[in-house]
Amino acid sequence: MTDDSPALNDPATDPMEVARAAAAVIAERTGAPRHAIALVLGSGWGQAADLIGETQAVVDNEDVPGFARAAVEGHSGQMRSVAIGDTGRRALVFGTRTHYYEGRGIRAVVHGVRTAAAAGCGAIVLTNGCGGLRPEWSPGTPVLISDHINLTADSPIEGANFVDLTDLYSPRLREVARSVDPSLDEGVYVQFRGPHYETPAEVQMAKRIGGDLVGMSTSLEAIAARQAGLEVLGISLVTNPAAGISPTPLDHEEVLAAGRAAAERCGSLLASVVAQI
Ligand code: 8IG
Repeated sequence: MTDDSPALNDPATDPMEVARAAAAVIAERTGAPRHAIALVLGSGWGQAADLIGETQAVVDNEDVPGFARAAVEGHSGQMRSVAIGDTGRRALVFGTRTHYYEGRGIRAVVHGVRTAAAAGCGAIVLTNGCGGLRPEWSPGTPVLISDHINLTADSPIEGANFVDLTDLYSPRLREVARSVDPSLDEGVYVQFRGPHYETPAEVQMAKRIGGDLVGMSTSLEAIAARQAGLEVLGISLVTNPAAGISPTPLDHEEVLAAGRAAAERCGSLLASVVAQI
């Protein structure tokens, strides 16, 4: 966070106001008064941005009110303004996210989403790396998020704001993604707090309550996005079978490797989807 930005977690601070301040800095630094679509690149999705279009500007997170440096290895602590083909429209690409488990507060977790809305975006693509509960999803398989189960017991929404979450993950945008890649499966994403991975018993619980994917992000961001009026597309990259689904233990290096291997498929999927949103 920049020194002169109001502390995001101060109860007297309006997080929407920090988002507007962030959007103003982004507009100034990128030369784009508005962005059309935002993307958040999770584990394994880092290389995908290059395929979306030509980068027009790169801004360090530290220079934007309310943002901090990347805390996860393999994530980039920068945001980029990328041209969407020759449409004259821009995509705002966040190279990293703040995770709930970092303990920086839930406002920090959803600050990118709110900033995207303040920057003019009408849609956001939330990507992540996650564990898969279906054995047929080998590492490197992208899966559309059809719905989520939020096991953080927290909400980014403050006050008595009863936001409807029916069809949170836009059926229209999922249809766009499937028109690009008809082989895409979809599943229910279960957000755990992390940062530890699940026990095999917790993975079985996730399965019995209707989950297909387990991870540590996305759900809280999707809720904030709906509150901000954004259309949401969620795409998970299954980078590993969830604990107990495969006999070998989980390893972050395996996660990064699956991402590198799937980069081209994921990148071209994102590029085509962004062009059609
Ligand atoms: I990458 O198996 C990645 N992120 N909770 N479980 C959870 N998060 C993850 C996993 C996983 N893999």
